[in-house]
Amino acid sequence: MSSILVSLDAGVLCITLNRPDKLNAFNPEMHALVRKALERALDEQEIRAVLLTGAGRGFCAGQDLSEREVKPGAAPVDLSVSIGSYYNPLVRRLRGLPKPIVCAVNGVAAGAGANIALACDIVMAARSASFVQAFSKIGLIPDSGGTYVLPRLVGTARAMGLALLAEKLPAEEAERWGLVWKCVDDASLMAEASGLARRLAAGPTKSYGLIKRAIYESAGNSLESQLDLERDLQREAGFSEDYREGVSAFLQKREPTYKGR
Ligand code: LHQ
Repeated sequence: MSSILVSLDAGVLCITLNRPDKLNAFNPEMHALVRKALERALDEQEIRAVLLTGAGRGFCAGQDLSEREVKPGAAPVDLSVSIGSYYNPLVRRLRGLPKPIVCAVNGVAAGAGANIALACDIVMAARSASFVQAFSKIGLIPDSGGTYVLPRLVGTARAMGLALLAEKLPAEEAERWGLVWKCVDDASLMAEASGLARRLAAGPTKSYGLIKRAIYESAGNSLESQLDLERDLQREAGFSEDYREGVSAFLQKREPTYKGR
């Protein structure tokens, strides 16, 4: 059984984490396959949005801990190697992909699994799903961008509580806190998330990619540099075919047909 499932439909590349008996915890094979799928999403023009979800009752339980036991007397493992080789490149790929990524959090998202979900552009969660910064329970710190996105999304007080206490945050509360875009009934999660991904796949892809850059880069920018960035990115957007189509469609009072360029 492959540790991920990949399918392409209506411009949406759907990636399903597929180790359900381990709540889709990451091992090196899963990292390699997700990397390959995201490279494909980058390279193929036909792919205009990505949908990430998990098989079974969990979304992703982070690192597969059965590979991480340090036996008594054994030398300590340098975890920076795993972070540097697998988790950081994954978060960079998700954030850097110039196409929108919808994450359908179908169940518990724990440890790096929670922060990989939060690295996606639009996060939809099933009502029964939850988010847990499980790291401190095993003596670690949040990684995969957790210490960056959490305070920015929910403020320092809540970020600190989530990281120190490692309690499950139910999806409805995650929505109220502004951690995720939307919480929906379990039965409608996949229909709603894939509907959203399809809608994005039919949109002006170039502008979506530039929007991602502008929003994500804003976190480290002053207003001055953000205004300059907006000017430069708008210049690029204004050169796109989809911009021409968008304005023509508006003036002709019809729906635009975007090609993603
Ligand atoms: C698992 C896991 C798992 C293996 C559930 N591994 N089997 C980066 C770089 C380098 C090193 C370290 O880490 C990192 C980043 C990280 O992600 S660190 C954080 C790693 N993740 C965790 O600490 C979460 C561990 N899991 C849990 O706390 C619970 O399983 C959660 C809260 C996710 C779900 O709880 P339950 O719904 O009660 O399910 P369960 O605990 O019964 O799990 C179901 C099965 O999945 C079970 O196997 P079994 O054979 O007993 O049915 C678990 O052992 C397995 N599983 N997470 N990370």
